[in-house]
Amino acid sequence: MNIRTVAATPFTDQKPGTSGLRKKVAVFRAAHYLENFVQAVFDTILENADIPADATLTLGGDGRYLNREAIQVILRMAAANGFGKVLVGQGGILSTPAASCVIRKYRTFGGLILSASHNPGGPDGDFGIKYNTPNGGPAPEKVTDAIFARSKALASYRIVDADDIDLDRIGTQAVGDMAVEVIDPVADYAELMESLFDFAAIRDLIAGGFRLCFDAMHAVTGPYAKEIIERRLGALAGTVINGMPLEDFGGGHPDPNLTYADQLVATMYGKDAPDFGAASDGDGDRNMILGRGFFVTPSDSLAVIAANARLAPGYAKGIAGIARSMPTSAAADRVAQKLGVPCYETPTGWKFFGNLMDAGKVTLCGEESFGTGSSHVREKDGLWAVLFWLDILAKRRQSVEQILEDHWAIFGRNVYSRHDHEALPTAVANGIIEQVRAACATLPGRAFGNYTVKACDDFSYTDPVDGSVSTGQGLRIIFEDGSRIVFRLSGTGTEGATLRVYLEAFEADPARQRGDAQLLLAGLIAIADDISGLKARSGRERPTVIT
Ligand code: VG1
Ligand code: CO
Repeated sequence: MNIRTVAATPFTDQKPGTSGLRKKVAVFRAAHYLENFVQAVFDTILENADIPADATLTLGGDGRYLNREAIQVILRMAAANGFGKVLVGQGGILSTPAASCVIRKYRTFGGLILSASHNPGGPDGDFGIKYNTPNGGPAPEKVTDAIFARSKALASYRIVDADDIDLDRIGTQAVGDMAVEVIDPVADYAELMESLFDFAAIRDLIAGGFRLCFDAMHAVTGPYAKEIIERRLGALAGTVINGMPLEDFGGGHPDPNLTYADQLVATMYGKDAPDFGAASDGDGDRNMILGRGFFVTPSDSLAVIAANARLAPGYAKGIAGIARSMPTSAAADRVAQKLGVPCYETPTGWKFFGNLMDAGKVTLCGEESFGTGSSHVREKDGLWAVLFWLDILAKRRQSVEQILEDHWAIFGRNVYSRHDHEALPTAVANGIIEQVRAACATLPGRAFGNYTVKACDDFSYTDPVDGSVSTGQGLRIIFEDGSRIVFRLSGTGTEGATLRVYLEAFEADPARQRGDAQLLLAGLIAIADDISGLKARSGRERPTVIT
């Protein structure tokens, strides 16, 4: 095996964000850029643990532009760095939850996932890479910090001279002395889903005329959804729309929300809408759930899944606990309380759930950003959430809307919305955050109409398992009645800065629960602007995306 050591100047901008390193494709294309980051990952994991000579790595991505090329480079580097074997999804494809499943099932030495999730792809779009640890989850902060430090100090990287492998051929090939096994990207994941949910009951529901539509948004879940929903659950061909993964996602923005999943939204709010609609994102870890003319907020979806978990065979024994990210609504907290299980509040990003799941403290996790999942893997899981809903619908035989109305009648409704202000000049976004931060100390006790501020802080989190502390996780203004406004800067964007404003109001009165969230939240929306000076500072009248 001919290992070359290539001298290169290190990069200083490879700090992983909320979910790995994400940059424009053009940035990743710069000479040695990808190699520098991959070597920093390998050095970090080789330093912190003994890699057995036969260590296996899992590798795959969401199929976006640069995916195949990057995989060939990473394979050559893995061989040069002493891995014995790499499991790679056919065509270079592995959805993020499927990669987590493969890492856990075959006990590989973690994996590299190539994705920029819901960010657009193509030559002018984004690319991304992240390392997942052997538990199948995104590397925790202490590991990503070490990777960043290493990336700034590298003088060289190692790579072997070898031909490209055939990524489309299932079976074992070689790169240098290392084995590369191209695996079916869907099989292991589909088997895991079948072990958790009552496929017979869902098949029965569908055979009885229940209609559904799944929008894969030309991203990675197409093949997974076709195999599971159409082939195994018997939905009509064509139930999965935009099911062919494309390198540029068909020019779209593979983000399953009311703005970007517009084709699905038109179907679900149109004449003769199906009973159930769902979509997932670029790498398959997000989900949006819709009923006929009805949107389920991700925060509510987590709460409904928690309240009905025992209906699914994989959760029939009940759940150990729930964790939600701080900006996610407290709807799940109410369910946890009723079930008598703990509810944890973590910073944004799935990596904060890993320790809680590994320690058996929680079973279900969720984020307001269309992320729901459980300890079956260590990533959020779009299709899993869809199957959970289908299992619940198969057992309850109610509409999605009825299920939510019943839920609100029992628990009250945490009316919720997130307003995103995308691609703001960085200075403007920072200015808005600083204005809120400056006001924070003076807010408690102040009244804004019906709302009186109870507390204001910058969220920080101490991990209950390993004691690590994460600070600066978002400014939150909490009102006497439990309503909240949270201001936070995105850690996944690649253009300017994205400011997120999260709004939550509690409504206990069933007579008022059915209203439109934006109307019910109008008071809080005005207060958010009042405190932050958002409109004046940004010069924008409205958010770019409302969910
Ligand atoms: C966003 C979401 C966050 C999520 C992250 C990764 O991060 O708000 O909840 O964990 O994306 O999701 P940010 O920092 O832009 O708010 V994904 O689907 O990109 O892996
Ligand atoms: Co994603």
